[in-house]
Amino acid sequence: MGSQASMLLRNEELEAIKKETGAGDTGFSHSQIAHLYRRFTTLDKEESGSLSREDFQRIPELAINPLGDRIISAFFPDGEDQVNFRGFIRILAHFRLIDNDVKNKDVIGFEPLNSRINKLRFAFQLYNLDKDDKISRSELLQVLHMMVGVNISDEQLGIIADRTIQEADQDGDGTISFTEFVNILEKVHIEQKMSIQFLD
Ligand SMILES: [Ca+2]
Ligand SMILES: [Ca+2]
Repeated sequence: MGSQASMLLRNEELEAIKKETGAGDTGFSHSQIAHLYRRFTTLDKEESGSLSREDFQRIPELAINPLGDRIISAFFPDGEDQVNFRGFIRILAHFRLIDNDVKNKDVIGFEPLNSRINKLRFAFQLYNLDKDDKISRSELLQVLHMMVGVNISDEQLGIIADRTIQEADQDGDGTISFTEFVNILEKVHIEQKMSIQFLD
């Protein structure tokens, strides 16, 4: 391991990754994939071919991100504790900046992972810990707490959470559904919000 051979990705795999992560020009380029592969192998201290949570915690951008733990969790679906390169790059695709959404549509209707709707879905899941398709008040509170830290009292956070739900909650069930989430973020530049400098 660690030899030149382990740096090489099979061609079919490279093509599959490109296809999966974005159509045409918007997908990862060969050199970006190679760059991310080097990043992956650098993080993979034990050279096991997969990354653990501890490996991710060494990424400075994640270490200082208040939602870092949540983002790291997104790399480990279904309670797994290791992620291979394919899984790694699938998640990173959500964070890629895209120039415009129109260019991003594939002629055959394939929806790349870095499309706006997929980014929104990803962001939604950062809140929706129990995966029941809605963000409850307590789930929102947990995220607010992580984001603002200790400077705001629980009572004030509660008020912010209530206000946010009030604004977003169109069907009046006291929670935020994915559709409601999309609607309130309509005017927010999600690409900007979700960009994390993994690629530098
Ligand atoms: Ca929920
Ligand atoms: Ca609702």
